[in-house]
Amino acid sequence: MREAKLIEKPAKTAPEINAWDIIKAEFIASSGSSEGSTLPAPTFAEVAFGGRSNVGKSSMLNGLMQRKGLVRTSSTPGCTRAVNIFHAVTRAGLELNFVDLPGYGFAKRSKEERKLWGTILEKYILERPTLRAVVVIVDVRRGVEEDDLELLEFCAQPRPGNAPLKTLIIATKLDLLPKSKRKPALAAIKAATKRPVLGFSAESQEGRVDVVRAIERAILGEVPTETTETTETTETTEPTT
Ligand SMILES: Nc1nc2c(ncn2[C@@H]2O[C@H](COP(=O)(O)OP(=O)(O)OP(=O)(O)O)[C@@H](O)[C@H]2O)c(=O)[nH]1
Ligand SMILES: [Mg+2]
Repeated sequence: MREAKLIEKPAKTAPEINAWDIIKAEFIASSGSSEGSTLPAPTFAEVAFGGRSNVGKSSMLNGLMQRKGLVRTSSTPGCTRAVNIFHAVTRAGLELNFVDLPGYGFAKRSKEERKLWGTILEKYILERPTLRAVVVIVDVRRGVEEDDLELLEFCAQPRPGNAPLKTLIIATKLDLLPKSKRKPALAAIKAATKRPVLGFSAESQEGRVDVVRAIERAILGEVPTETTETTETTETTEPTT
């Protein structure tokens, strides 16, 4: 009798996690300063990723969309110089756009250029009808800085003719902080922003499922539920308006 055959092997990943896999991800448009570069028609709900230059926005997008080189990343600040839109579909069938925003706080840019990017960013945030949520990314080692608080404040203002925005704060590069220092660092960011904070690492993918879940809740406007797999370093988040 070959009993071993009757024993089913456990699935490698829980079905719940599979639901958050991205089955399709593609670049769809880029809108920068050049003439004639316009955003695509507002069709799918969008979530935009903002933060200081070099904080890891583009890497986070690759991580969340489970694609290694889809979004261009660089160790040199100032890599993303336009509003870049990516379309993604989850295994559960949710279709959404991930939007990579140019970073702020990059001193090497000329004053004119910084002003132009500021205008592009502000226009996108205030006027994009399908924009539902803005993820403000901070480096877990540096914490929240003045520019980040300004972006949060900017997102909280009324958007004439458009729905108010949800904001999520994600502390990235978790892998670069020793485990013992992660909780206090996340708590400090939470205290500075008075909002829930999630931890993430593009390197290890830690926190990915919680982040994607929080994004879905922000987009669908559902009442947040407790996360089931809150790790030692991530916390339950409630998207705030
Ligand atoms: N160890 C580690 N490195 C990371 C992580 N996320 C990003 N990086 C590194 O940080 C650098 C900047 O990453 P990007 O994703 O290009 O940063 P960005 O915020 O898009 O930068 P700009 O487009 O210039 O504003 C790269 O060298 C990445 O490899 C992370 O979670 N862990
Ligand atoms: Mg970038």
